Amino acid sequence: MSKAKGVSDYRKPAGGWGALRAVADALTDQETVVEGGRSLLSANQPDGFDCPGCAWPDPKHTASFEFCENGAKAVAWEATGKRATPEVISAQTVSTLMTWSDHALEDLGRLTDPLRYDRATDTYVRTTWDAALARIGAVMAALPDPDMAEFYASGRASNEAAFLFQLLGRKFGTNNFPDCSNMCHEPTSVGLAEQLGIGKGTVSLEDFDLCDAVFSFGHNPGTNHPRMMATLREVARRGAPIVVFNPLKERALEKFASPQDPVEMATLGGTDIAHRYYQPRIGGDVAVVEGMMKTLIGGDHLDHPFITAHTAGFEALAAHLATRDWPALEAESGLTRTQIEEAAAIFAASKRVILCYGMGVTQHRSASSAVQQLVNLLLLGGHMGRPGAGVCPLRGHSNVQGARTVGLTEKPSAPFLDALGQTFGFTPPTRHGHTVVEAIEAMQAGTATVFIGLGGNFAVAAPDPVATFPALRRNALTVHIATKLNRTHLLAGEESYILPCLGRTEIDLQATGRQSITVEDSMSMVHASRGMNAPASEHLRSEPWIVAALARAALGPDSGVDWMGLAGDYSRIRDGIAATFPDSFADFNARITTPGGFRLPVPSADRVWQTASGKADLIPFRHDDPATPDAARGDPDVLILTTVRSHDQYNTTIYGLNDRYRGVKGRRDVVFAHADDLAARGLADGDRVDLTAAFPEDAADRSVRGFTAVARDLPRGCLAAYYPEANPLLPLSERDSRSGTPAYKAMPVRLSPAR
Ligand SMILES: Nc1nc2c(c(=O)[nH]1)N[C@H]1C(S)=C(S)[C@@H](COP(=O)(O)OP(=O)(O)OC[C@H]3O[C@@H](n4cnc5c(=O)[nH]c(N)nc54)[C@H](O)[C@@H]3O)O[C@H]1N2
Ligand SMILES: Nc1nc2c(c(=O)[nH]1)N[C@H]1C(S)=C(S)[C@@H](COP(=O)(O)OP(=O)(O)OC[C@H]3O[C@@H](n4cnc5c(=O)[nH]c(N)nc54)[C@H](O)[C@@H]3O)O[C@H]1N2
Ligand SMILES: [Mo]
Repeated sequence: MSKAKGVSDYRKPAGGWGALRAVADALTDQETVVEGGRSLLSANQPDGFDCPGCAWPDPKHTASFEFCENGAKAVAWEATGKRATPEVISAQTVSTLMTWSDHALEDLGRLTDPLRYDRATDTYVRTTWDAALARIGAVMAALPDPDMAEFYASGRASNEAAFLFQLLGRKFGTNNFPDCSNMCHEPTSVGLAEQLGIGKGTVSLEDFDLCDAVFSFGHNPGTNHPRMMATLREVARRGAPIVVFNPLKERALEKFASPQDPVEMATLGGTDIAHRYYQPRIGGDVAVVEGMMKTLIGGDHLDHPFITAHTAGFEALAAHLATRDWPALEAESGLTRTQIEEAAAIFAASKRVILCYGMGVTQHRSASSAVQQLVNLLLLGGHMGRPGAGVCPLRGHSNVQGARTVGLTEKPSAPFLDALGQTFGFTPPTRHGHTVVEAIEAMQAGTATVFIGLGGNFAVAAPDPVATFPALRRNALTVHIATKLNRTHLLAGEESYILPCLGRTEIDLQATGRQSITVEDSMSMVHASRGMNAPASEHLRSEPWIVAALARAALGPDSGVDWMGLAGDYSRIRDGIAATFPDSFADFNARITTPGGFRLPVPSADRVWQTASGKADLIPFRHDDPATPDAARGDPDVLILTTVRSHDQYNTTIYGLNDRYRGVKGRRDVVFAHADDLAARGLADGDRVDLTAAFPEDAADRSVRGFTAVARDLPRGCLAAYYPEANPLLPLSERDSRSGTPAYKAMPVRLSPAR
């Protein structure tokens, strides 16, 4: 039992009655009991809207209501009865609002009107759409160089909104599309694309019915992909081993009770999920997988016909693994040779393996290379392009994958740009644009002065607020298309606007009638989504309408694109997508009428390798680019901190202060540590502590103060705290060299008694 206030041990299975109770509480708290309850029944239904929670697919979009506590919270949060009217917002200065918590800002409720920042009074005040669009258009049109604008997008935007947004940016003349992928699964897009020819997962939901084993690295589905728990529970119940690698003991991966199982609910029982639960060190995954591959090669547990026919680079990989000695692998991974060999034996005994991974793998300094090691492991066993096997990256936002598919990327390919130019009759810019961190650096340097955000909470999600906040404030113009007020909006530039938009749960009525949008899930399934709630305010506009109106305002009436025609009829936007991507989206409008939608082609899932070698490439890890910061190696005083999401948050949206499955109630200011690491510093469970960054090449003083230490079962040398509270510790420079993704999951820090 912890001495920290509000902290206890959670011993029940995850799920169960606690999850049902939490849904009721979320609906009551957001004053959405009636409407929200009705909304929930439409989530992920054939005629309903796509859940704005995670990107996990739905079982064939059948009519069974798939229960999901955190999906319910996401819906309740959007369908809330609370309203952030101009009167409510302008009653506080922006400086005062800056002192509010992230929770308090969004809990004001839905934005209702366009807002303009008034510098004289330091408040956001009501404006009209016409006035806002005219002024934004004028500032954009006057920009001397289109590359001085940054077009940020979060992953909730529909395919239609994302496609129009990239068209706006490219017609404007830039590829500056930093997006939330740059903080998330970019190492997947980079690593898998190089290795397999496409940066997407290869499995579909049906593969989970056929697999013999699931290997899970660095994701927490009980909280972040709750509908995946139903799938994992089925896998476990039919006796296929689930092997987990996670420095933290995540309760849902140990034991889960399905709220839909009357027996588990009545008996308070549950299903054991993990067959083996290994706790490697933070950043130890590469060494784990190298050790497993070394074991497989040593025991000749390889799929030789597959390796010969389908892969390139086996000799180089084997030679590299031969140089990796066990003492080093044990030290780096934090697991024993016996444990790694045991995991390798389970892998070798399985004919069809699915490997899942999340942010625990992608948010490291060498994440793109780390992702490639996971794929190497699968390739050695031939677990790619066969039923019941493959790689399953757990995507983040509900349409983050789709936005990328329809061209919202800062590194567009030449064929895509040609096709886009052909479709819309212009020559798109070819120079690659900025990632999130590069965009921050450009705003810092003053080489970018306009920021347009399609959703998200850019500055809070990014690393290093001490650098990022002033960078946003330096802008000549910031524009935020949003549903709720957040801190990024408060970082006003010379001029700033907040443009309120419809959410996914709401009816979207345009010139030609009620519209559907489309999204792509983690498994490349594209389907339609249609809101059914009345809009939160009569002044809201849809994201596609707002993007089109911005384009018309900035590019003038003779831009060659009928922007408002597109916004008036989304099927015309889909025609544009189909014309630009005929291989993936031919007959787009017809195909989304099928319930459940359609699957986009994933050539690697059919063993078609669109790589330079024409094969799936086995690529050794680059050890010049270490996963775990060196600092931890030499300096016994330095610990490695990872950051995690609580059960009551959606990224920077903080629904509440509880983290039920980690036994934390009413607070987020905790840091989990091994009791012996605390003792070694003269500290104990429940003590107040400060955390100070210890990056070897970074002289800046980065600290977060007044946290409470909580002793937990995690490896020596490892710490965990919540995102975004720990983000001040991370400099912008700490990122995966190949994808630019910040190393949010491995910050070297010192722990000391609170000052
Ligand atoms: N309810 C809810 N759903 C969400 C989100 C949300 O915030 N709330 N966010 C959405 C988004 S954008 C995303 S990207 C996904 C995120 O989904 P996850 O990837 O599950 O997100 P995290 O909470 O960052 O959890 C990472 C897990 O990795 C573990 N971990 C940390 N460091 C390491 C390491 O070095 N190695 C290994 N093996 N494990 C490690 C942590 O203990 C934790 O269990 O979820 C999406 N869905
Ligand atoms: N330390 C640390 N930092 C991290 C991470 C981590 O694991 N650790 N994870 C990273 C990851 S994976 C991600 S994806 C990023 C998330 O980065 P973002 O995607 O930028 O952040 P969110 O918190 O999801 O954005 C929330 C805001 O989106 C707006 N919003 C919500 N719904 C809608 C909608 O339908 N339309 C529009 N236009 N706006 C809407 C609301 O105004 C809300 O305040 O954070 C990253 N930062
Ligand atoms: Mo994400």
